[in-house]
Amino acid sequence: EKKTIGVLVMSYGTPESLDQVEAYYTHIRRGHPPTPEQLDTLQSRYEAIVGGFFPLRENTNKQVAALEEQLNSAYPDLQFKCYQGLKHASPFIEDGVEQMAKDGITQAVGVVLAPHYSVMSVGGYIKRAQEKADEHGLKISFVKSYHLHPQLIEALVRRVNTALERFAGISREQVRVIFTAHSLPEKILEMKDPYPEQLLETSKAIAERTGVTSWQFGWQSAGQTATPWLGPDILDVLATVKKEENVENVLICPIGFVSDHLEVLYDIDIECQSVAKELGIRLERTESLNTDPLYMETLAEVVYSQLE
Ligand code: FEC
Repeated sequence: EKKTIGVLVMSYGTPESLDQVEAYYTHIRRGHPPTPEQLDTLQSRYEAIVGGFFPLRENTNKQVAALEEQLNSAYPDLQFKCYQGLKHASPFIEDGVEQMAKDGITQAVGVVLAPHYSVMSVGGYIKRAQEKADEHGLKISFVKSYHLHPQLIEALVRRVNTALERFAGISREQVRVIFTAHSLPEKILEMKDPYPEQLLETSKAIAERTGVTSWQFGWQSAGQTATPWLGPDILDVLATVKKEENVENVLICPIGFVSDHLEVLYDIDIECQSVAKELGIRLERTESLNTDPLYMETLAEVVYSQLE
């Protein structure tokens, strides 16, 4: 009889239909409902993205299924069962933990579908899962980050190389590679949060392995709040590189995200793309990891290493 290990796979979550956007947005805003204008803006962004409505849900489902398969084939002495726990939608993080307890799981590992640690992102997921696990007396440990895992870097390196080939006839030095991740409020800097440093480490590792020398980092998708967010914002970066260096070719590599969803399909593919067009920049984006086997190997290894 194999021992069963529960794996809580945590991800951001997305609404299932347009009429759920308000509840979702309210949850993101910690219980404060959006104004009608804010709601309208967000709904129209969902309506605008290609790949169908709310692709994050299906992508997360596929990632979780693929991870379970990978774990069970790589480590056949154990039985792994994956549970989803979403930050802002159902099944919530707490639901996933509760389900594990109901199923009689006694040992679990939690992992977030985001490679870089911030107390405000991954730290928040972990806190909620730990609290619920404590209520149920469930033993759980967490993967905090995996931003330099060799298989993850390899997957990203391949994506950058493939995307650079799309700039036919243009030398690598003429393409500016911009690595991006979700911005966070600047106050994380005072907390000595590892997030910015980890993102730079991932960027440097990819640049080294691809031989890309013309690269920089930019923040994307900052929230509309009164407090300052980490910058420079990607939209400003595009304008600056054009104006100051006459860069005409840009490749965006969103290393902070692992799936096709609103922040990639809208914020980059629609918003950045339209700014780039206005500036006369040719903009390409690397493909998302989604269920890339190298990403699944990364996740399986970091989960397993929590058991040793
Ligand atoms: O496709 C989808 O339906 C969901 C896409 C989505 C992902 C995502 C990832 C991250 N977020 C992070 C931080 C923040 C902070 C706020 C914030 C707000 C939003 C809003 C939407 C949204 N986020 Fe998100 N995020 C996604 C979607 N995010 C929609 C609300 C509208 C807006 O502000 O644009 C600000 C909260 C506040 O107001 O207090 C902070 C971070 C990540 C990457 C790590 C992770 O995946 O957890 C960090 C995907």
